[in-house]
Amino acid sequence: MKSTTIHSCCCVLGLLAANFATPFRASAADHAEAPLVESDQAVDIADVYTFLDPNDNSKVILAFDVHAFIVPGENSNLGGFDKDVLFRLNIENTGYAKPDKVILINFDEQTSRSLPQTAHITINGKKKHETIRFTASTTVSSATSPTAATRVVTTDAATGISFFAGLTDDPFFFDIPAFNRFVGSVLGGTPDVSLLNRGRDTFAGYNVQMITLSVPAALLKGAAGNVIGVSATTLRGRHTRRSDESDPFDDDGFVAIDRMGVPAVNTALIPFPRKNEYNRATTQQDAAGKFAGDIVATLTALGTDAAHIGILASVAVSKGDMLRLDTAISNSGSQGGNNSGAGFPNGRRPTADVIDTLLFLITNEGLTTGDNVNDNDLTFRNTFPFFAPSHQPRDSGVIDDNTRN
Ligand SMILES: [Ca+2]
Ligand SMILES: [Ca+2]
Ligand SMILES: [Ca+2]
Repeated sequence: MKSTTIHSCCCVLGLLAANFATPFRASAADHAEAPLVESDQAVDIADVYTFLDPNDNSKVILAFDVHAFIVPGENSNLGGFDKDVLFRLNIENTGYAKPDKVILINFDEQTSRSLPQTAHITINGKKKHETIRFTASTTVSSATSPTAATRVVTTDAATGISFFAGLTDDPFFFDIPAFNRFVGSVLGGTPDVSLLNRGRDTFAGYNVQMITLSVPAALLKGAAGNVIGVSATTLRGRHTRRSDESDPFDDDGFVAIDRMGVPAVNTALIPFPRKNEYNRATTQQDAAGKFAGDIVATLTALGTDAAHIGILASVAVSKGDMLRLDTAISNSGSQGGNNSGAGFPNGRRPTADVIDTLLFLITNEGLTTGDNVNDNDLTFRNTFPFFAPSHQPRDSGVIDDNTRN
């Protein structure tokens, strides 16, 4: 997606000065983007990924993570999944915004810091007989070992679906302070693109709670053929009861707290007063235009032209805020795949520099250098679950420059 065209510095600054005439502050992909999730990290979705397994293109990797910024010294205390949260992947396969299948995941209560939790995975299709159920164990992380725990992957023999849940390195990479300092310089009338030269990854050195599945594409595809849409939602009981005497899930239903499809939509494009509302809305409401006016207004204020608003709207509005993956486009290479023409916004692979791509589009292809953070701080795995092992406490004498604030 990124152009290699080199614009003169003067031209870039002029364009950016126009683009950032109103405040625009990026905070992350979806980390802590709204009031209701910033203090409820167990449900705060940070990122969503969808890509073909580069080792077997008949499998789709579905991944999302919550609870960002876990420091290695708290891997044990902060590594457990909240038993009161319902985690959901929404799959669309008919070409419309409405999900056609959901993958539900919930976890039994943690009984020991050193024992795994049991995850319950349920895949609901439109017909009851299509329901798939299996259980799996989480990967337990250590807050003392210098070596990350061996990943625990469970494969359901009946369907070939594999599951992983546990701490990994946070796969998102972006220099938040540099970007916001740069925006501040633009707003102050003295644009200074050199502020983006810092190149420090705000997410480096931190772990996140990751849930990853490998699912045969045939189980996900529908009337839309090879293209599927994917987003994630976290839900809590509408009225959670904390008594040991009852099941907090028993009778109250669930309400969505966070959701995410395309990175940075709520973070960057939805006005602050509507961010909670956005998280609780459906992809059908996206497609019906519930937030289209807000998104167009934000982009227009940023100086994005009609053509590029159209490109961005086609990704996040027209058929709802979902990643869309064409399973007929082959994916190959290391770290979850890196062949050209197969990545974001066709799904999203771990190595995708999505902030640079979005900045490129928002600035009408003017900002070609992005934030100068071009890679994750750790190398991604070449096999499932692809995300890098958790960061661990350093041994004595190791200089730690990973937490790069
Ligand atoms: Ca979030
Ligand atoms: Ca990272
Ligand atoms: Ca970047």
